[in-house]
Amino acid sequence: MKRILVTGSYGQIGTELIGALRQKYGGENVIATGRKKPPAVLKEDGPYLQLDVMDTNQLHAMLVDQDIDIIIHNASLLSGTGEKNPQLAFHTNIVGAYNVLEATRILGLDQVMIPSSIAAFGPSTPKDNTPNDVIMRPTTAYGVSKVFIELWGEYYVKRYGLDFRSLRYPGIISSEALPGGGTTDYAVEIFYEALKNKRYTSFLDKGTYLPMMYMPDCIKCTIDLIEAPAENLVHRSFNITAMSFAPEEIAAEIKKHIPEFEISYEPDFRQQIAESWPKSIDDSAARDEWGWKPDYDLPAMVKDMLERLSKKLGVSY
Ligand code: AKB
Repeated sequence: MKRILVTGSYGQIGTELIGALRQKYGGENVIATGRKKPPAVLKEDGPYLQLDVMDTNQLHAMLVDQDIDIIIHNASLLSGTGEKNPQLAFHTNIVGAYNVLEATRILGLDQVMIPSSIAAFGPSTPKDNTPNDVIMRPTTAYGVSKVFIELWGEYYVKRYGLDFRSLRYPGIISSEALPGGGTTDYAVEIFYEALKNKRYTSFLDKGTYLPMMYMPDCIKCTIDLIEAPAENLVHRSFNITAMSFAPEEIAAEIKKHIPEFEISYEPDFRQQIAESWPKSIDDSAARDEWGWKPDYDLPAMVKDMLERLSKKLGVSY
């Protein structure tokens, strides 16, 4: 059984990925790590260790001591937070990823997975059905860091034969942990506000289309890519999507379940970030090379989110 170490374990994706990996690979074989003290829930089904990837001695020692085969490096600042503090984004996202890639190379780990994002694209990228291989000139600190990760990772594949893999995640919608500091966060916040207050003020404007995905599909594509046979992979960084919608469309879908729900719009600095990203992306490379296919579209995701979140918050609708 492979032993997997995950960074950023109590972030939005990590929180649910850890559980799914532990079910598949066994609790003891999945080492959840984070820079801060974890929520108690992470400790229940397997080991949690405190790790700061900026400390390369600690990183290397832990990978050796825990006999790790695969590292999934999820720790990252998101787009909004990155714009507030670009220097911190450089350290956390670029130096952090470099340390992880170097550790993988030096210690000869089997595989490294580091997420990319739709933020790796920029204003000069075609916006509709954006191809996998296309011009990428992002205009955010977060986007620049993701391009670095993809290119440095792919360089290590060619130069050192490293097994680097990456997914360009769209906005991820989930009911467990909240996302923190992203441009697509509105698509999660809207559910909390719809259930609690029956109204939501969106920080993205009407008509702002972005690629999105529900968490069960995010977990599925992450594990599917880890397990894909290396010989099938032509690419190493993949577009990945499940749906694409604008704020008024998710609001209309929520209204089908909560008729009193109302949305209003007060775009902030994240509007400009959203406008620099694709509206929809073409994930045919992922479909062709490792059989990607999402399970949730907008209506299915909204129905499931409302059911889960209403239980969690203890509110009916
Ligand atoms: C963000 O909005 O910053 C992230 C992303 C699309 O990578 N959710």
